[in-house]
Amino acid sequence: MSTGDGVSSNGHEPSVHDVVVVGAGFAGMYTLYTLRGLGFDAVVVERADDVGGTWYWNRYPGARCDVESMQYSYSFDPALEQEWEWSERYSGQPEILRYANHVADRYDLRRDIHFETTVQRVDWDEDACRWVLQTDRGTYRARFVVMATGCLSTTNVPRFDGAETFAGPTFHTGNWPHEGVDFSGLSVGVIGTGSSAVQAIPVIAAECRELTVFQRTPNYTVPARNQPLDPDEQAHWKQNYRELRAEMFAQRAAMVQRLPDIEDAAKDLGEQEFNERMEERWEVGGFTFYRAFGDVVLDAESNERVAQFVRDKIGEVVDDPEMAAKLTPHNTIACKRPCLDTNYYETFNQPHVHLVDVSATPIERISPAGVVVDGTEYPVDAIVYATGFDAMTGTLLRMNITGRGGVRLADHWDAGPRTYLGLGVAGFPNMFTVSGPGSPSVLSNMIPSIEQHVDWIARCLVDLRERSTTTIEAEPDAEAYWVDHVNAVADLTLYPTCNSWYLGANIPGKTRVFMPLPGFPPYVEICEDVASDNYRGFALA
Ligand code: NA7
Repeated sequence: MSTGDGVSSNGHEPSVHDVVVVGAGFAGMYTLYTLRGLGFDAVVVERADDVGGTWYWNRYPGARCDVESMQYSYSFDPALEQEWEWSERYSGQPEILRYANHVADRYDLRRDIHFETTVQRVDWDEDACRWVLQTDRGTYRARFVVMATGCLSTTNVPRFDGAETFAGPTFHTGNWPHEGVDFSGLSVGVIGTGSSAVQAIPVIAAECRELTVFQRTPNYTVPARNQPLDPDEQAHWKQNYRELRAEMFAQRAAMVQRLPDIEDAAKDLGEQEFNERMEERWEVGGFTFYRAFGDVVLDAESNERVAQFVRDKIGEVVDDPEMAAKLTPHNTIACKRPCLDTNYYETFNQPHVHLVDVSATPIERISPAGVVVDGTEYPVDAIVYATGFDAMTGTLLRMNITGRGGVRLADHWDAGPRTYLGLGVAGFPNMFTVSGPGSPSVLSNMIPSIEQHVDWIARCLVDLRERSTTTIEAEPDAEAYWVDHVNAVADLTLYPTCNSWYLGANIPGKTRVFMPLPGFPPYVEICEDVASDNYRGFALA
């Protein structure tokens, strides 16, 4: 494939390629590996100084994947599958980062990754039919861009009055110091009780002198039951990886559970049968708990029954009834990202762990000595912001992308993200998003979802090359149809009933639109069908 031309506006020679990939997490690495293998000149730009994406940044205490290790891994190379040894049922962040580094070394990826390079602008050059990426390290031009920028890669730090006056150190879980943090002897404040906090709180509590958790919305969490990975189980997966991968890809979240998914309705079961099924899954741990019935996120009555089971568990686990009441959620279960934990509720039985409910009276301000709520100052030596991310769109919008006719992506997405298949955007030719809004992404096991997207993009680029086609662009009608489709599917579920980051509801001012698409297998089928039908819904020129 021919490469580009031209000189950047600052007079320096631009770096010219077939494809520029933004991000060197699991998506960017696999994109580079695949496109390189197909003979494309691809480079990756990455703002960090090494690979790993999410697992590079999220180094907070207790950071761990909620998808089981044997399934949270690449499937593209059987030799890689066989040689890598996982040590726990769910891998911790350091182990996943080691895996990412192993992949980078094994396939010699780093030679085409430009680290510590932050994209500042991305403009479509209409005359040259190329993208121009301005970075803090110079200009890149490429026929195609692949946005492998992750779904949870722009941190959300709420603006609290006085935050800058705080005398001690502050940390965000998604931007944790590489050298680690020693909390021993300190009084620590944690703001937030989402997945990150649920993992971090028990570990920080074990280290610090006092822990005060500021909770806006109590969260449901189910025991993960992490443990060393049974060598026989690992061997079983390795011997049967092809069949087991196929089984994973046939599941709606692209992962198989320890117990079979059961599709009946929670509300229809007798008391004893319901409790036995729930108890078994509570003991087994993990997301299998939510797959005990087919309608947990579909039917309000069934959902309430499952939610009440967890509420009762909180009451059993937490000694102090007042504390238990504060920790008990009353919203729909699993409509926010479900959490898995190791001793989360138990942690609140420890005398040095305190919980401040900030639902009715929000955090008023941060003082030099602590966090002020309703006129009371809670003294802390360090603050951990476990306050989440500007999910799915935050990173894309911060890159200042302009498409055809100088239209800004921010304007095109003013009323929420608009994509076709979560892969392309009308008016933004030759730009692909990996696990973008409108695809299963965060509702699925991310690595299979990433592989499926990258494989689709690679096939597309090969097809375009063979046909000497210069541009591919989502048609506005197809995009509009897809946005409606995603909304219609989401509206069949209970997902839109909570203030979740799936909806953008965690970011003040962000348009409330359900961003991911539930259901991996039907989605994959649609993508295949579109590609086979001459990229139906895309204009090829
Ligand atoms: P989440 O799930 O977005 O959780 C953020 C938490 O921070 C959540 O409890 C929020 O409460 C809380 N929060 C946010 N802003 C505030 C303010 N202003 N005051 C008090 N509390 C606040 O992010 P995580 O990092 O835990 O998880 C993100 C994903 O990372 C996770 O799903 C995994 O895939 C990995 P709220 O519930 O909005 O009331």
